[in-house]
Amino acid sequence: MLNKKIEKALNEQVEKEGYSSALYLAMASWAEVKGMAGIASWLYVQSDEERLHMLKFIRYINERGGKAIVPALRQPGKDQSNVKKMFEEVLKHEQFISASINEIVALCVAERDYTTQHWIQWFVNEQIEEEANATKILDKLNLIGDGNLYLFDRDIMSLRAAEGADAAVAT
Ligand code: OFO
Repeated sequence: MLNKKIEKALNEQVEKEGYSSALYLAMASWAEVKGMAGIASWLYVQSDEERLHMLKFIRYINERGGKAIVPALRQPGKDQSNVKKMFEEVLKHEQFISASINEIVALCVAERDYTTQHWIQWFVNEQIEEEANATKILDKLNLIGDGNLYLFDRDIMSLRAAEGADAAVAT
């Protein structure tokens, strides 16, 4: 059975994962309207993954005798100004999420909830990957500089395929 402090922290994380999904959905939609179909696809997939993360938290809270709270949708901020700034925001957001997951791990230790500490390890590993993926994309954008985004937009989905291959090697 979850204690109330852990339940509250997990429910706060439900909201953060839901917001991540909405944030990437808004970015995907922006990229799509700008004609960048590859970047939009990458972000749509990312948004779906975040929804799955939210779902994982909801199911776990309920499974452990807590009560998951489905949060209200918070509208992501203004439109993006350019692709590089957008991916800088992705990286910053993932670093924020990593810090939030780490806080939950620390709380689990303080509250001696070793079951949740063990369960949330999946997210600790996932965050390593999420930050690495955003960093890889930013490295590529830095290489392009102010150059043409056409090839990057065409190739970004192959990065997603490479991520899958990397994850398979790592597991
Ligand atoms: Fe849920 O990993 Fe990104 O935010």
